Amino acid sequence: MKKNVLFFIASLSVALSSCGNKGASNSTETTNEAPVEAVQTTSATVFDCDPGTDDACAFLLFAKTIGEPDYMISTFGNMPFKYTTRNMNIMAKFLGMNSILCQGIGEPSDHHEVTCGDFHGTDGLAGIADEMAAKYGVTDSMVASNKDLAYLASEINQKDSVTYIAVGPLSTLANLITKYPETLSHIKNVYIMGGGITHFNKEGQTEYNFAGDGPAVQTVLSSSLDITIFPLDITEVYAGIAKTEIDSMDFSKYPEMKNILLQNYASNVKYTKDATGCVIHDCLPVLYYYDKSKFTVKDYKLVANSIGHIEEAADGKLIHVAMEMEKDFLVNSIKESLK
Ligand SMILES: [Ca+2]
Repeated sequence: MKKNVLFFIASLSVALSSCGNKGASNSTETTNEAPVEAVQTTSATVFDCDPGTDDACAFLLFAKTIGEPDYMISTFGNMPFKYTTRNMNIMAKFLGMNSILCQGIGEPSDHHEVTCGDFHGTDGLAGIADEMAAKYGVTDSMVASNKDLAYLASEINQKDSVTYIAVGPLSTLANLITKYPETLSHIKNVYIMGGGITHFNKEGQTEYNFAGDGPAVQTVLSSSLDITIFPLDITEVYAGIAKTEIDSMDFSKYPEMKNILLQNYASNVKYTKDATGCVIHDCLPVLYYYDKSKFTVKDYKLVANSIGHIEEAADGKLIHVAMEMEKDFLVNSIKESLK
């Protein structure tokens, strides 16, 4: 979604001594009008992900409904880094995306092990990552040729307005902030799937992505960035798709998406009491980027602790928190993307 806006600067009435004919400073031939100049402002979108079955659904929305992000960058999370990075490459090829692919931070700052077992399948893509890599021509050398974080930082610094969407642990964004602080003035909006106000899925009253790198959450939430978060409070209520809906979808164009949604559903049934469908958390910040009018957002002053628990505090940072979304916006968007 690259948007270029041209602003035209009116001619400057500046008499330049170097203009005009030499030795003819009094000549009436000299006009004071400089050529019209065009100053280009550029915007870009970065998708920071750890695919993951719910990340994979966000890829589908980007590719088929919203418009692909300019840059995608992988981090660890749903699976170890080598899997999530390969999965990002697989999903991009599968969906014909031309985004520039980068590799971000591969482990949390405190080096603790992050795992959700086989929730997303043995490989993060419902156990069909190898099959998809072969079918869509994703090679190890292709993955190895992904750009790095320094490259992404230099690209961000050349843009006037960057939207940064993070749907995994926040290690990569935290590293951008600390190692490349000049990027802060170029990143205008940050949309994050993570955290919980009253809903939690990890010990210590936190959430999987935020628990993945608590110190990174602290860095991000104490930065000058304008941040909107999509905590479990909204995703657990609005990011579900019932099994009956999945069964009614037409997957003929993208059959692998059925495996991915059913993997997510099966794991929900296995690990969550009374589950009736899949929960594709990461789609909500992506849909917000697409159409903010469908969401209700409330401002909180929040602080984070070192394990990624967030809570209100008088001296906390003002964070926009998405609390509600128009019913059926997600399921209708997925159906539209499958067409
Ligand atoms: Ca994710």
